[in-house]
Amino acid sequence: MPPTTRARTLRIQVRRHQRDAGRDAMSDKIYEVSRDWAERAYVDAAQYRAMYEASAADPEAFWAEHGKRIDWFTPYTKVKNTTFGPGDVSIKWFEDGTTNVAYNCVDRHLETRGDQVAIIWEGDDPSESKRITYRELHAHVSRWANVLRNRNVQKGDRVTIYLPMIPEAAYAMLACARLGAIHSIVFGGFSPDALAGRIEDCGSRFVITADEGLRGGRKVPLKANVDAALKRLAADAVDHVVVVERTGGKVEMDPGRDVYYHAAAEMVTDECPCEEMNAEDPLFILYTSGSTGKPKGVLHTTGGYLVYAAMTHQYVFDYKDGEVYWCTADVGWVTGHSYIVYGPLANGATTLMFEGVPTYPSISRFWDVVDKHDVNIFYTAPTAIRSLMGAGEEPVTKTSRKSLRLLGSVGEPINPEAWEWYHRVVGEGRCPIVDTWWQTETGGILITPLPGAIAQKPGSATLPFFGVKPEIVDAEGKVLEGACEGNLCIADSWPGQMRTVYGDHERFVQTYFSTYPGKYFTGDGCRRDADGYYWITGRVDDVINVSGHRMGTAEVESALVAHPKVSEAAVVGYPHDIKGQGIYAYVTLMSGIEPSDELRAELVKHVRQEIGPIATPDKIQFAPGLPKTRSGKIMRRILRKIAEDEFGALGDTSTLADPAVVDDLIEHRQNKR
Ligand code: 6R9
Repeated sequence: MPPTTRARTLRIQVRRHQRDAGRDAMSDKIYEVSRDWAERAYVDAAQYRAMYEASAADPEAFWAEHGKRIDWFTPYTKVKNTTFGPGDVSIKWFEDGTTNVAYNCVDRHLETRGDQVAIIWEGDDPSESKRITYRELHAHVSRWANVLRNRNVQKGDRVTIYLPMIPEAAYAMLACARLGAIHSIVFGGFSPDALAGRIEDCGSRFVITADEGLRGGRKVPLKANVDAALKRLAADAVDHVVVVERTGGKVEMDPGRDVYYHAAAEMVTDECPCEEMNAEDPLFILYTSGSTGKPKGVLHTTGGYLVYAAMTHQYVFDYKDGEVYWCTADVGWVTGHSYIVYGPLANGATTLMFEGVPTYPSISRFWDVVDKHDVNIFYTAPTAIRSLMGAGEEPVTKTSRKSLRLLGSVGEPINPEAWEWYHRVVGEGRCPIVDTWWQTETGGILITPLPGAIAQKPGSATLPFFGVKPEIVDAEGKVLEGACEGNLCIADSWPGQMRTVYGDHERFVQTYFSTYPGKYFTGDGCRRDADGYYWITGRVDDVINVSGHRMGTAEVESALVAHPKVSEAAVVGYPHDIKGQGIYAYVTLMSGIEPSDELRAELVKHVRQEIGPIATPDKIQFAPGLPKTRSGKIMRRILRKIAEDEFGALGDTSTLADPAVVDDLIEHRQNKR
């Protein structure tokens, strides 16, 4: 049952609940929904309660109705067919309906909004921007689809996309959807090794890339990275590489395999029919880090995903026709999939795509772009806010921002200090903040305020979206009631949920449904307060969140031990003022190898090469030994405490095989205050 959102007077007193690290204080200040917002929004508090209760009481009836928000070629007669086990896990929504995602995001808008701008593109260089109408989008996507079809891309084939933030990324995604091909986007910051692994895992025979990317004035050698990645695979693993000319930089082209998009596009028309897809046909794979081993290919399908992405985009951002909406994520992450491309375009919105970074050419860039394009809704990550906060208020206040009416946050818990700054300085106190909690696996937002309905508390994602049933469980899986803290599970399916791990359904079941049988386990810790508000406290597994990017500590560890001088490595996160979490690596060297600053730099470089710059270790501590139990398990709890410089609270170390290693670790810790 959702809690009620009682009207309360704003309390100025701020009480803090200190958590482990002391950084993520919780605040119980309340920001009420203003009268304006309650009136203008799609739903007010009473409507939220009524709709939530309806969605929980009869999901079939609720989603039968809301599934109609997209156009179906064959309407569904079945709505929900899902089981979380124990035993079999199977998730199907709208299973006998047929549709096409590109049709819904493009074609169906032509009649009513062909001349409306679909995508505003803002280049890295502020002198470059473009406005692409829905009619132009249709022509681009169709042409792209024909280029792919000419290279024999067919329904069900996997296509790897490794592009910068240019409109072609959206065209390529939608072209795949048009043909029924499954795209797998790999973030442009990943290394050739990481790219190769993702191409291989899904057996993708097609790669789409650009000559170079451009970020903050610096070039990113995307095509060269693809070449390096393909050298690591079998010679005939990939049939075609389509290259977008972005910078015009010189790249090597393999004549039998590589083609420039502009050359290929000249050979085809801009008309291409949409493939009829079943609701449960795959739409995309997106790799994400888990607590163990290699990244998982999260698989999303067609109908339920689009219904959910579009519906959350409309209600959470209260998107109204004609508004300009900007999500600053990269399409390489799920936020870019659901809330730059699919959700907004399905709703016929104007979505802004930004190629650059928040600090180039100046620290005012975000707000300059807001003013340049009259952005109404702005959605970013706490790490960006924290880094901009450091430069003070002037770079913000010297811009107008009068077009802004709603702000959003995603990717990691937002600390109340950053929330307050975002609200007061960026939003001038007039813009509600939607702190949206969700995951690659969930496809769309699950816990969030709705701006006209739910009072906000800084740092809390507040209440569940329609159809979402959160549960907090203790370590034994007992469902806790009322105000409590524990692990966050979801009790029943919602249409945007991932369907499987590509090629490994058993891993899907094991990862998400075995810890607490019969429930989807999110991997996040969570507190629920007396008002029923949810406060995400961060990951409880071995996943760390660096600047909003998910990383498995196991991935960084395996990159480190792949270095010939490293014998063993253990990686933990520690609180970092800007990134949220930093990467702290404990490294044991091969015998005879001496620790040095040069070696430290070499290891940092090595990890960047293996995974990419996002995995750069912030601290490396050389350790003669790691704290292990007698059965050989590394005691990460201890390593985390030492990385946090909280070694006074190490707890019980008596089960260690060699308690003496702890003294050395403490003595040589890298985060001394
Ligand atoms: C959308 C996205 C998912 C993990 C998730 C959680 C953290 C995301 C959050 C948040 C607190 C929020 N997370 N949003 N934590 N408040 N509003 O970020 O997907 O990259 O898969 O990361 O991010 O820990 O489990 P993904």
